[in-house]
Amino acid sequence: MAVAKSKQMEIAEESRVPAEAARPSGSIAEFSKEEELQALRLMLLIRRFEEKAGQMYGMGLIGGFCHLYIGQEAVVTGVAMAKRDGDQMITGYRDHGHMLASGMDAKGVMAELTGRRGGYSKGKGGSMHMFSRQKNFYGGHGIVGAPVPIGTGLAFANRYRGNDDVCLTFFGDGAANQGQVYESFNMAELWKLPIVYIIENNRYAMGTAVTRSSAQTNLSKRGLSFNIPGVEVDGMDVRAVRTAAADALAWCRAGRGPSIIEMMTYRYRGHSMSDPAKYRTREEVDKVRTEHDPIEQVRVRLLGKKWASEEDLKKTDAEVRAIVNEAAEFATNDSEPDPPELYTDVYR
Ligand SMILES: Cc1ncc(C[n+]2csc(CCOP(=O)(O)OP(=O)(O)O)c2C)c(N)n1
Ligand SMILES: [Mg+2]
Repeated sequence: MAVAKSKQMEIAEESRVPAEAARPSGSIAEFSKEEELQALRLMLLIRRFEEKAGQMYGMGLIGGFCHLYIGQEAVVTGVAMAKRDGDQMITGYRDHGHMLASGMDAKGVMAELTGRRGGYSKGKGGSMHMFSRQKNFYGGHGIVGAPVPIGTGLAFANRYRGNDDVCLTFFGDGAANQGQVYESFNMAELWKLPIVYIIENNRYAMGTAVTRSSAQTNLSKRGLSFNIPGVEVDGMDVRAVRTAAADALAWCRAGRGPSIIEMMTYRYRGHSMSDPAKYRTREEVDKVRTEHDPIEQVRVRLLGKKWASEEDLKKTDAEVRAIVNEAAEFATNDSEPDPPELYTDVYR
């Protein structure tokens, strides 16, 4: 016997949009000269910062866990170029790039890595645990997947407060298999929360390839059963990233709720500083570095369009290196926190 549909059920069916078709993935917007230079500068800052952090780790100046973002710079850079000041960002433990892209000071980030009092968490948090409410950066989380419910909560707060801000929530391909991600997706779509879920698919979770761990490897489809639209984007092309982020932000600000961007990217270094890298070949890494490097792509365009000369680009690199060297100097010479600091900022 056929059961009559309730009014609510009818409304729900009418408002059901086929998720794949729901959000148009616009054609990629080209960058102006200024935008190319802005992207280059931020990506270079992140890369040089991470190279220096790697060196300082090797010298024993940084302890504990340290996950470098080298190779993935275009993702956070393109997103940062699309966002507005009030929008929040939150991510996991591969987080130094997100901090710099949020506008946090390189000195404070590096000093946190070396555990000094001038660090963003007064030297008590280290690489994975830094925040800046002033810059709307909400961490820095060592627990895989944790940024997803917390980011969803931030988006809920935006809705509750009636502001027009969006939370940009980053997580990895490995994290995408966690249960808390799907509980968050459900609530976000149900309440049309202003959130963009950005999956940084760098092909590996520690040493486990996506193809070994995931039944559905197209992670942009992970929101389908909740009606959350998703797009797959070349995360090595900062222009494609910015376009996708701008589309997703406009979707959110129009009150249409969450969306997913799967950024196809790659990390050049090990998962953390101690990674034997037995799960991939040297050739695989070299191929991406030589053929798809996000920074090189911008350099080639700037030179090709005669928007910059080799000399100009060397000068930019030197300026960025000076910022990073100054940060390293500060992080090496700043003093350690006083022991009583152990008892501050602690829930009791
Ligand atoms: C809940 C939890 N489980 C396991 C770990 C150990 N762990 C740290 S990173 C990681 C892999 C995550 O990979 P992915 O989400 O792809 O991020 P990526 O490191 O590639 O940026 C694992 C399993 C953890 N930190 N938290
Ligand atoms: Mg990964």
